[in-house]
Amino acid sequence: SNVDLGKCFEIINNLVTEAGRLIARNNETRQDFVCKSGDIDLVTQTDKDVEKLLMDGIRQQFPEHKFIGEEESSGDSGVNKLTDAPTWIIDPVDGTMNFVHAFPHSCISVGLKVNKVTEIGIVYNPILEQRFTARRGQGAYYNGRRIQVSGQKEVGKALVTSEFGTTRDEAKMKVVNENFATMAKHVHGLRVLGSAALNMSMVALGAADANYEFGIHAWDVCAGDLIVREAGGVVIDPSGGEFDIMSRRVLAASSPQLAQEISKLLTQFYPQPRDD
Ligand code: LIP
Repeated sequence: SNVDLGKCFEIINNLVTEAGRLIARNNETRQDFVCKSGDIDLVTQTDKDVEKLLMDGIRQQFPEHKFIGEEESSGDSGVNKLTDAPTWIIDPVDGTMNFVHAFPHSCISVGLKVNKVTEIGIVYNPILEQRFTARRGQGAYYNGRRIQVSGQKEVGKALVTSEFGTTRDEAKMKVVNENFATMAKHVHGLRVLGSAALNMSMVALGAADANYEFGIHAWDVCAGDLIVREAGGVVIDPSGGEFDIMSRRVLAASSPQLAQEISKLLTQFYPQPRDD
């Protein structure tokens, strides 16, 4: 294709720096919010402002590019279909619950897909100034420094991240709690950072060894998927099969062995509706 990925990368890095200031500034105080889909799925004015800043900035440079965005998709129209066109998959604030409470683990998560292949991933926590970037085939970076997964293979030595999620649906909560109980028995340690994108970035960094979650959306994991793989890790479906970005299911790990071990331990859940 004739997409200038170098230019895309430069422009999105500058835009997330600018948008990050909105998050960092507003994280100093607790935020007003509305519940998006009932339950505990929250949205703030900053989510909307960050999404607008990013989308306006991208549109200015690349008017023909498409978008799949978290706040964009919360209307009646649902999630935009993924096509072969260059498509920016954006979560303006991943970890909105953290942001509402001024718990400093929120980030902007942006992935760019061309021909349905992820070419660019950025996860940026502007509060702690943690920037994870990746381009396909060019490695993963943390604040400009090349990073690698831990390579851990054993469940018993693995630090694992997951989330309670944004719904209190009974069937979903039952599976979530069951999996936490199983994991607690088998893994070295269990962490809940409050952001799917940051959880995955910690796997890329080698600071955590795996992350799994049922109920995520494409915008929560598009960037994280590339960043983990470019750091030498694996991203699969929690059932052990191939990762499907529209399935709302993810399992990232520092090695194929660890991914398969964790997959076998998990009670499976298939969130509805899918993202496509
Ligand atoms: C969400 C996180 C939550 C996680 C969800 C999603 P949002 O992002 O806050 O912890 O369980 O899968 O990543 O809705 O804040 O962008």
